[in-house]
Amino acid sequence: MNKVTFAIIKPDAVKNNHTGKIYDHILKSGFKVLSAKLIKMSKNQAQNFYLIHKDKPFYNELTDFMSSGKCMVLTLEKNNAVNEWRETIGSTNPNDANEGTIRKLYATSLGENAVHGSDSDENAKKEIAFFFSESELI
Ligand code: IDP
Ligand code: MG
Repeated sequence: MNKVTFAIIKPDAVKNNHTGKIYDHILKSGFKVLSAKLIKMSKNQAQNFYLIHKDKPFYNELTDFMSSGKCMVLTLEKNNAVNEWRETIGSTNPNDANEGTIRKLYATSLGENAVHGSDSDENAKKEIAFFFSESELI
């Protein structure tokens, strides 16, 4: 299943009113939106979503931030979706991100970096299932 990936428009971007611009950037980059919804994660949900980072020094800061406000979760479709989306968002640290990438345009810092993207097909599948039921994936 290399045609789908999972994305989040993170709380900083939603708060700063960048949701519409990022959604438009997604479509203009050739992705089809299979599902999207605005949610507010609980701390517990953020901790479970980012379980792979539980031993990192920034785990608490990250899960506080991700549960601090509304975000938009999305399932995106495109050939080679995982890599294409990582290219579209740019490096984790916006200072290192290429010009024109979403993080370069809209991220505020390394922690509050506007968007999430899955890092593999396997994780994309898990992350989509974490937030969406089958009936939401049209
Ligand atoms: P990614 O989102 O580009 O895949 P990861 O290394 O998987 O980057 O880290 C997950 C998220 O954790 C990042 O997007 C960012 O929000 C946050 N993060 C990563 N490194 C740091 C850090 O050193 N300090 C604070 N937050 C961090
Ligand atoms: Mg990652």
